[in-house]
Amino acid sequence: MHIVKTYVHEVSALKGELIPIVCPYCGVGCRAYVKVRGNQLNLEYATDIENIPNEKGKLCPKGNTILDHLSDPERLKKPLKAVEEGKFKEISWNKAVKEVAERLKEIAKDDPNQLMFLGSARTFNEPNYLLQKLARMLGTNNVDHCARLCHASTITGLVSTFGAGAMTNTYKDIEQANCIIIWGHNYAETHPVGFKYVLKAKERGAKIIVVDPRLTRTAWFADIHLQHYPGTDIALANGLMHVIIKKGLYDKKFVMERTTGFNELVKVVEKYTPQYVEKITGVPAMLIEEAAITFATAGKGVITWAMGLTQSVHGHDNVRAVATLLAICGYIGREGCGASPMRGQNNVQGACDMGVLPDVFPGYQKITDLEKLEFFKKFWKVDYLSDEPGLTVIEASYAISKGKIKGYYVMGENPVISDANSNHVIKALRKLEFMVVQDIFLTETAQFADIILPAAAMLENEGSLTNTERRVQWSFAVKKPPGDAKPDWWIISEIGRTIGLGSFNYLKVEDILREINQCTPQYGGITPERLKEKLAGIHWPCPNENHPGTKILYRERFLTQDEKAHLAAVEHKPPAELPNDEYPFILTTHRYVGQYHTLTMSGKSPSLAKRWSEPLAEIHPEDAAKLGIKNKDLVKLVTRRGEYICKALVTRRVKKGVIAVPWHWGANVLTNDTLDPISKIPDTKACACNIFKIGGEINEESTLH
Ligand SMILES: Nc1nc2c(c(=O)[nH]1)N[C@H]1C(S)=C(S)[C@@H](COP(=O)(O)OP(=O)(O)OC[C@H]3O[C@@H](n4cnc5c(=O)[nH]c(N)nc54)[C@H](O)[C@@H]3O)O[C@H]1N2
Ligand SMILES: Nc1nc2c(c(=O)[nH]1)N[C@H]1C(S)=C(S)[C@@H](COP(=O)(O)OP(=O)(O)OC[C@H]3O[C@@H](n4cnc5c(=O)[nH]c(N)nc54)[C@H](O)[C@@H]3O)O[C@H]1N2
Ligand code: SF4
Ligand SMILES: [Mo]
Repeated sequence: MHIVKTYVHEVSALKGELIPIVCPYCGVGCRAYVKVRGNQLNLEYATDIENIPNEKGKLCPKGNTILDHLSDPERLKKPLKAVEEGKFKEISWNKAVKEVAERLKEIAKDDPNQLMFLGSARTFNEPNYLLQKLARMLGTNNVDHCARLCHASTITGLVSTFGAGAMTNTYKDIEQANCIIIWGHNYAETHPVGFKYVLKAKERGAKIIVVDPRLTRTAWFADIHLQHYPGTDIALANGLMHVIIKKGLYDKKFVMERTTGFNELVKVVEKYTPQYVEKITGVPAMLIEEAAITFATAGKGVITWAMGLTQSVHGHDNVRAVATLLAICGYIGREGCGASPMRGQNNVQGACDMGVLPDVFPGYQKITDLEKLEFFKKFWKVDYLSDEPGLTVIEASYAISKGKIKGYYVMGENPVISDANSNHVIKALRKLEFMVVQDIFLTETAQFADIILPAAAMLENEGSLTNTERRVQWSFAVKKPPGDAKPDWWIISEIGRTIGLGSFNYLKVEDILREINQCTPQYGGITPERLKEKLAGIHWPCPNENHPGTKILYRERFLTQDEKAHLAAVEHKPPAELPNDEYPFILTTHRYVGQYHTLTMSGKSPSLAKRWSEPLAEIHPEDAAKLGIKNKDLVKLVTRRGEYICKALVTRRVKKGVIAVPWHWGANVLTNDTLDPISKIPDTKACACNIFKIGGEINEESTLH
């Protein structure tokens, strides 16, 4: 087999010029420049590009360190083959590609559903498109990615209420709102540059309501902080709607003309009086009433949300409840209004748009829709495509345990650290017959791989990415990848081509986007040429002439069949695990502003490591006193699934009975992988736990409740 050298790096031509890039961390999608001076790369602010997400080119603490990981000595530089678990030898690309192609083909021949593929929200649209194409052409829809652990419930919840799963507005609307509810979202720390739109609104006099069990940095800016118990979001949303409906503060015209299900909603929220809701959530009834009136009378309202709302065994219903709250106030499709689920990863919106999901082709076209299936068969020139929905991330590890999945292809994800109940994930990975990891570092997950494929980092590559506002931007390459590392798209094309799948003959990354233009209606007009010229990017939907535009989305219609919003009447249900004598606390997990996920990149930055160096388990002073725990004491957290040792932070940031720990350093040994039945998102925000001071006596009477 011969690999064609399709990858031409043009960095030398760009020496001395400002190379426009997109930040490789979060979904805000900030722009910056890199200037190449000799062998040195300099990060410069993109102060001169108008209308970018980060006005004046400002970046957050992580954004300022995006060059740090590129030259780290631990970067993967050669394809590796395991000689035993965790021990590898270098092999050539020819051998690596050949082995991967043969093994995938072999397993697929037996039964394609024995294969599972994970795409990556950390890399471009083009390789993600190719990964799902590879999986589907091999005959399986077992393809998913971290959106499952993130906004899966936003997608299912919003599809069921509004007919489409994305943010309904842009950042501008946040700036223009009169009231912003920030729900389960530590906006100031997890989308720091985007948070300036909230601050601008606040400067104009907008009211800020924060719904979070912790007193976060975001909550410092709140006019009203609803500090509820983890996992009680539906009760709170119902309480707010109860007050709004009782006081006649909802938008009657909007409800009548644009929604269905209002009568049912009235019936269900009837019993959620502020007093009843106080009992469930721990939020004072008066505050619930004040928040409801403030929001409904603001005239222009936005709700932003993130993991506090979505990562729940009731995530789908949580999202429906919050979307319904927004809809009864008529805050959709108008300036200064909207539903703003803040996407997490730099390209999680794009990976979803590209169909890296087990039930849809690119552009959310259902695999069960015969017409779409026929279209893709012709388009990809293949005889068979499966119409059977595939497995999701967590389901896949259970299928591996049962021996149903034999081959696993992981591109740019680190499930050993990021999946809930990670001890189970490790057990499962050991059962695989064949595992491929395509990453820029030898991650905890890669330790279990048979073949490791070294990828070029995002900044050593070019392609398109889609941020949280559905803004598609082109990012250029700033340097050559180290050693033999290759762009993700190149690796997948080589594998596809070597398997013998005819339509994997791409010479340039642009060719892949042109193919995407032809099969993804929302991206019809988003061509490489236009993206390279328009550095501020293009928002989808941007149809081309083959996919004509429709009535203005949200302003005139929803994407549901009857074009109306379907209000959801949902009852409060407790989290999957409630505290008991053995596990008397509720454990929740969160992020630090200066660290990112499984630390593969941010952990390599000396400046970030200095300030955000370790996990601290937050515990309320009264709970700590009962257990004899002092600040910085070593503590052991214990749940039904595992144990985790870190230092304690005694703080009033958390309510009594709640423990909060960042998950970057491996706290997923503790979390619960019970799934929301609709969205299949695991409950990483609320489980029962206990905490012990290490070295101290365990006093039985010191347990709470
Ligand atoms: N610095 C940094 N920024 C990031 C990331 C990162 O790792 N580091 N990751 C990116 C990604 S992929 C994502 S998805 C976003 C996530 O962004 P966020 O969702 O803002 O991040 P988290 O800190 O996980 O959770 C948000 C808040 O939910 C609260 N919470 C916990 N339990 C509950 C609950 O039951 N109900 C409610 N309402 N709130 C609860 C937590 O206290 C926390 O403050 O951040 C993105 N940005
Ligand atoms: N307890 C708990 N668990 C959580 C969460 C939580 O709030 N609490 N949040 C969940 C959420 S919202 C998310 S999004 C997930 C994130 O879960 P993951 O996506 O698994 O986490 P990352 O660390 O972002 O992993 C990305 C991997 O891609 C690699 N990578 C980076 N750039 C490239 C590239 O260009 N090409 C390739 N091939 N690889 C690359 C990185 O080295 C890293 O190994 O975690 C989830 N897990
Ligand atoms: S806010 Fe997000 S996209 Fe912007 S610099 Fe920070 S991490 Fe990067
Ligand atoms: Mo995420």
